[in-house]
Formats: sequence, structure tokens, C-alpha cells
Amino acid sequence: QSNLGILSPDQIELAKILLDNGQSHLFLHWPELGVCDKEKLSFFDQIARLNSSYPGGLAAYIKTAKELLADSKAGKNPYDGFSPSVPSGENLTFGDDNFIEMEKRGVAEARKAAFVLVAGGLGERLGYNGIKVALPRETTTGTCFLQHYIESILALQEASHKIASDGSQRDIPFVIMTSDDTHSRTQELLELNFYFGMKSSQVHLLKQEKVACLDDNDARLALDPHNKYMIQTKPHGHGDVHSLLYSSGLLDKWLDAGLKWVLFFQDTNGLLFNAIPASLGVSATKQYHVNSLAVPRKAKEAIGGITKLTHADGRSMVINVEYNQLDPLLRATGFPDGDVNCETGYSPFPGNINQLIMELGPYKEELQKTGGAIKEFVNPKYKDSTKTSFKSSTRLECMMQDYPKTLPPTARVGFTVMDIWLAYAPVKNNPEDAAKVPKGNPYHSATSGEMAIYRANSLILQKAGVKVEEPVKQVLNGQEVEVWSRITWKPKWGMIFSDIKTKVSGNCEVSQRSTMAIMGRNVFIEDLSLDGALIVDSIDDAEVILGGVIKNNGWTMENVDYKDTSVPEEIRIRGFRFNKVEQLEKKFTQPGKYSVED
Ligand code: UGB
Repeated sequence: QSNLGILSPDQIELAKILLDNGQSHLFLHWPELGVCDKEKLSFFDQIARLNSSYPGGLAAYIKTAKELLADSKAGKNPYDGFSPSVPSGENLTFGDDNFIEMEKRGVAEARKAAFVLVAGGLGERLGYNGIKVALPRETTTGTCFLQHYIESILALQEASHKIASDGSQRDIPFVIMTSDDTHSRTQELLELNFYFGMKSSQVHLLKQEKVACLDDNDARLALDPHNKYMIQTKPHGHGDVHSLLYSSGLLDKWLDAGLKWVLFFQDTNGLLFNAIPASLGVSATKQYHVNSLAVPRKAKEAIGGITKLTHADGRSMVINVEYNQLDPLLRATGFPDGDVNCETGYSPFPGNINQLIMELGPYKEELQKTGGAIKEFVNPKYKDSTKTSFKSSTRLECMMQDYPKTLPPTARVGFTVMDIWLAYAPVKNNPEDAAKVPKGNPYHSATSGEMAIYRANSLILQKAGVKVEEPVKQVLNGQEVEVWSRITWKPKWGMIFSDIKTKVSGNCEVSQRSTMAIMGRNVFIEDLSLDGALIVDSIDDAEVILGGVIKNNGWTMENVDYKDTSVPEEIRIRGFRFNKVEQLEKKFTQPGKYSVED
């Protein structure tokens, strides 16, 4: 009471909300007026932020928290009454006629798309000190994830404009969701690199706020252990992207500009853009309101499973069931073995890789109803089986793939399954944990992420007719991986398979110990025999033919231990580095026709 004098009417309102919702403990330690007044006011600044950044404010947050904590204490299964079954969706096979058709359709649609990257997570499992989008996608060229994503969007934009029937030219908007943990470093990375060639007006950063932590089953907000005038906060999850997009006003702008699709993706999947054109083609062909991209998934692998859930009352939905919930759900509903591999060697439930394509119109309509709020969950770690106290504070969380949970049954929710080698290689696990992954399951480490790029590019070129030598097995940071020729190219060289095929002709071969980096657009591989390292860069007006026998000592791979702190972190987490012994390196900066031979 004695402190009321320093508070503004708005702050008094906020204090009332807290007191009416069981939060009087937050003020018990407050000294009399005149002591720590600055701290008391900054406490209310934070309360105002927490209140305004959550749909429905703190009162709604505390109410939902109480309900979810009670459900959790009672052991209530969120899927009570639902039976899981394997849903049907679109299966694509790289390079066949249907795939090529879908890619072309997807490229045509791309100029009506907006891309949204969720990059607010720090990636605790990886343990990397920087932001994940700044990590090199591969170390042959050192291109970071963010640069690769931007260059891929620009390549799609250009390819799409070329075939636009109405001749319209639109810049594809690119949104990045950041958090306090990643915002300034993401902004700096973009500014230092001139937005990697994208117009800065095309890029929008939306920062998600953290949410209040909860100390007990009564949803009493937790005070920061180091500052008793501050509420402890933690990330709310990638589901925030929907409410942020809704409140940003961007959806209306995009609709007015004639856009039709919004594509969501995560921070470190270097293969993602191999899958985007074809899956966008599937969305357009099947008229999916929601299309989740999926890959075959090993049973119990730490990625969610796409599942059809049918309720006893007739409701049904196709939704991601998180990996820690799928197995118990199956066991509780007549599948005593839970989530197990079937005869294909994979779980019958396709793995959600959290790349979602939404049709913009129905998406905006749905958000108008929900404000972008996504069904939340809580995951308290209890001290003991009485479930009365927590080991540490908890908070509500939400996931972007739970968006379909509020949709009516008439919504067209589908999914598209693609080969893992083509579409999915995230960098999530630190070397120590990756080395402990059971044999046959993916490591999802910096090592496997980079090797997957070389494997995918090698397989794509093989399919285009190049004899790429088979890989060798190697153990790097305790993980056995296949090492293919280190082949990389810029997205503008070839975004879709039919374009890549036009760049390759004659009898071409690349040995396993080779490195090939193509940085220019109009570079053609013709009767090339490569055994060594070849790096080619060229301006768009230069046409370059790579041919003949090119042989040199090339780049060798040296093992590096992840514990060796004399090596930069982004290198040592891979377990190797390149020793650039010898290469043929060519750069063409003038228009003209050139051929590169030894
Ligand atoms: N992220 C945010 O932007 N904000 C946050 O508050 C948290 C995360 P993780 P996760 O790829 O296979 C997901 O930590 O959540 C961003 C799916 O839920 O890498 O364990 C973060 O920056 C799961 O179904 O993954 O699991 C990153 O870009 C499965 O699909 C993204 O959200 C799994 O990913 C994902 O965060 C997968």
C-alpha cells in the first residue's frame, strides 16, 4: 500500500491484475516507499512488457498455466480420447517425372510466396556460442546458413520471375523471428554483409519476448534468483511466430500485394531449399491450406511424427505429435510395442521437419479468430512423485506446427514426404551427444550436417549423369560418416533438377578425393574429369565451360578433435578441417565465353 504513491495509474492497474491472480508473493519483500524505488519501477516496466506481449495479457497466461499445471499433475494425456493412425500424404521421389513437374509448379508459385525463418532459439543441445544461422553450412566455401537461405530465396525469386505469365516482378519478403538471445547478432550479421545481396527492405526482423516462469502448481510467477525486482523468464517456443506475424500487419500487406503462400522454416537445415520448390508445387496442386514437409523417421528419433488423430466423438486432425508423446500415446491405444520401425526400417509415422507451407488467405482468416495464439503445453520437472514442487521453475511453451490444432475439419491439412538425403540434415547436437547416438540413427551434428550437403550434391549430380565416385567411411568426432566428394554450388547455379541437368553434359567424372565449388551462374560441366580441387567464380555475363582432365593434389581432410580449443569453435565441432594443398582456382570478372581446362 505504502508504495502506491510512486506508481502511475497504468502500473496500479497492472498491480491489481497480479494481486487478483494470486501473485501477492511478488510484493512481500518490498521495503517502504523511498527504498529501492528505481527497482520497483523497473519491475513494473517488465510486467507491462510481459502483459502486452501475450495474447490476453498476464491474467490469461496465469489462468492457462493453472489449468495446464493441474492437468499435468493429474497425469492427463493431452491426446485423451484420440486414437493415432498413419495418415496418407504425398510421397515424392527425387528426379522422377512427378518430382520434376512439382518443382516447376513450385518455382512458378514462388513469386507469390513469403518466407519466415524462426531463429529465436539458442540451440542449447548444440552448445555453440554464437547464433546458429551464422554457422557455416559447409566449410568448402564457408557460406553461413543465413547467406545460403537468402541466396536461395533470391534464386527462386529470379527463376519465378522468368516464367511469370503476367510479367509482374515482386520481391519475395523474408521474415526472421529472433529473440533477445539472437536479435542483435542476427541484425549485425545482416548489416555487416549487406543483407547478403537482398534488399534490406525485403527483410523484416520480428523479436519474440520470453514468458514468465512459474514456481509452483498455483502458477505463482518466479522471481529471478539474482534480482528480486525481476520476474524470471524463459523462451515460449517457436509457436510465437504466428502471433507475431499477425500483430506485425505483414499478412494484410502480403494479401494486398497478391501473395498466396507463407513458408516457415528452422535455423540449421542446409538441405531445406532442395525440398522447397517441389513441396510448394504439391501445396499448389493439392490446394493444401497447410502442408508439412516430412521425411522417413526412425522410431523414437528425436523429431516429431506426423499422425492422424481420430477422436471417439468423430473429430480428426493430421498433426505433429512430439517424439516424447508419440510412443506413450501408441502404447496407451492398443500398440503395446509403441513407436517401432516397420518393414521399411522406419517408423510408419513420417518425421516432421518443421517446414510448413500455409496458404495465406485461410491462414490470415484463422489468425483473425485466434489472434495467432497457439495451443500451449507445460513440461514441469517435478521433485518427486507427489508432483507438488518443481526442481526448477517452468513456463508455458508453444510450437509453430501446432497451428492446425484449432482448424475446422474442413481445412485441407496435408504433408509431403521426401528422401532424407535430399531434404533434411539439421545441426542440433553437440559432438559428445552425437557420438552417443545409437548406430543407424542420424547424428544431427555439425559433422553430419556438412557431410549431408556433399552427399546430396553428389547424388544430384549422379542423377544428372556425372560419375561421382562412391564415398569412403570416416570417423570424425566419434561419428562414422560417409565422405563424398566435396561438391558445392551457389543456389543461382541450379535450384531445381531440370535446371541442373541443363548444366551437365557429356562424360563427366569426379573422384572421391575431389573438391568442386561452383560460385557462378552460367557454368557448364562438359566432359570433365576432375581429380583434385576446382574453384570457379564468374559474373552472370560470363559463360564458363569446365571440361577436360583436371588433376591436382587437391584439398585433404585433417582430423580435429572437438576438445581442441586452439581451433575455432565452428571448425572443431565438425571434427575436421581442410588442408588446401593445391587447387585450380578461376575467377571471371569480364563478360565473355571461357573454358577451364588444366
Ligand atoms: N526457436 C525459436 O525461434 N524460438 C524459440 O523459443 C525456440 C526455438 P529446435 P525443437 O527439426 O526435426 C523442432 O530447438 O523445438 C526456433 C520441432 O518441434 O531446433 O526441439 C529455433 O531457433 C520438432 O517437431 O527444435 O524441435 C529453431 O530454428 C522437429 O520437427 C527452431 O525453432 C524438430 O524441430 C526449432 O528449435 C526438427
